[in-house]
Amino acid sequence: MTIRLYNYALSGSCYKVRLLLNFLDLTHELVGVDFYPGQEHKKAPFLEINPLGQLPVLEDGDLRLRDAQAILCYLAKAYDREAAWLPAAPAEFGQVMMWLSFAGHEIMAASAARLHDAFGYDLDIEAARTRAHAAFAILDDHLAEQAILGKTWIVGDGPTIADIACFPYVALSGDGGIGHEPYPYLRNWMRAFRRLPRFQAMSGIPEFA
Ligand SMILES: N[C@@H](CCC(=O)N[C@@H](CS)C(=O)NCC(=O)O)C(=O)O
Repeated sequence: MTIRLYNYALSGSCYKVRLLLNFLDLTHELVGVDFYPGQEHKKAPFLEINPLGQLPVLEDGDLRLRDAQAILCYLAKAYDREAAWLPAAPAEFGQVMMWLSFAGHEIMAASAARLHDAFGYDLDIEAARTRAHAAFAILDDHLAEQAILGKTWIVGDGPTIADIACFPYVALSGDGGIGHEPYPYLRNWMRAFRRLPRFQAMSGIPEFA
């Protein structure tokens, strides 16, 4: 079966999926979608692939999935035999789901700010930055609690798809005018994430910062 990712190189949401594909060393095909300036994701034929007009979309054989968080869950369940990226123990599983939701909602305020500053989207930039800072403060505080327990990652003792889902738009937030200075635990966590074996960089997120 061929794994196919509908992808835009500068998309942090697509990057979530590319990261896990790479961590799991899964052979895959990237189908380029001209998000900007082409807006291909809002036109036929892409709207038949995802009526929401959003990236990423993943196909694996006959299965088609949209939403980066859903795709991360699928790939981890299907291909991570050790269940390290998506732990099965109920408490950890629930915590990963909680932070995936946080990545898909609260942290997306940082994506909105980036879309405004880097891609010319018309939206309330101050509101987006305020919401992003509130989300970053919550994650920074959580990572501080983890650090007291001697832990580096969002859930449990090792990296999970919660870290993958939260990482891109935290790391790219400077593009939306949201700095990391107030968040020492976020900075440590990003440093650790970049050092993971098989970490893949993207434009705006170099291998070592
Ligand atoms: N809930 C989706 C949202 C992804 C998302 O916002 N993708 C952007 C590209 S990075 C997009 O397609 N935006 C177009 C839109 O929302 O209309 C996910 O987490 O995968």
